[in-house]
Amino acid sequence: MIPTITAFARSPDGGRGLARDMRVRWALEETGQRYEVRLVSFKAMKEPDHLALHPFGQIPTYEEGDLALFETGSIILHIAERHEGLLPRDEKARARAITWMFAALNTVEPPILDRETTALSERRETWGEARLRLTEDRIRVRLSQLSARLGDAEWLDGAFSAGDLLMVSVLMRLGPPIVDEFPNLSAYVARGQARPAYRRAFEAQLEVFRRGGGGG
Ligand SMILES: N[C@@H](CCC(=O)N[C@@H](CS)C(=O)NCC(=O)O)C(=O)O
Repeated sequence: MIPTITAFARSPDGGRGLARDMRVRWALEETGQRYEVRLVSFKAMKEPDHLALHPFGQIPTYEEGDLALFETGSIILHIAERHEGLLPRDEKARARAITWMFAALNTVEPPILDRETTALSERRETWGEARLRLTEDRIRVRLSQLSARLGDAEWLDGAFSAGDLLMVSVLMRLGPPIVDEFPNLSAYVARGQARPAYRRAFEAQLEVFRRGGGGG
């Protein structure tokens, strides 16, 4: 059964692959799955049909027959558990790869999102710049810990896994200035982005932006 995912009809990121449908597309490409995409407007995301799929009115969602999922972590775990390519077969290595999925979403992404909120909505407050610096310092703590653990390794724990897919996606969202302070992390992100499955997913989401004629 071919799954259907949802994505922004007009992504505010201008086709840079930062919207979270990109992670799901990448996982589907890594595991060689065909998929369909239903594009939704910001208005439609908050209407009953979409809210029935996603209680928080966001993208992406994932539908496969009568199964409907939301949350990228859950969607990617579902894909990874059913298809070869994103989780090791060895039970302990598999548990560690899943741990890295949670680490990406629960430990590394939150300070990055906190900075994003400050940069987008709070910067003009009297305390905006100070708070921005605070969030960046918190990110640096996490990235230095991640950098120390990665060391010279290619991926976080042996072969490329769903943990790497999510970690690279989260670091991409932060962007170069801070990630580049940690050369092994910027090389890690580049390795992820060089994967053929990533390139295919990236092109597919960019095509939506091109067809839509711009962001919005
Ligand atoms: N924790 C959720 C976050 C989903 C999310 O923030 N989606 C964004 C796009 S990347 C969205 O739909 N934003 C529009 C909104 O919240 O109104 C996940 O990982 O799936």
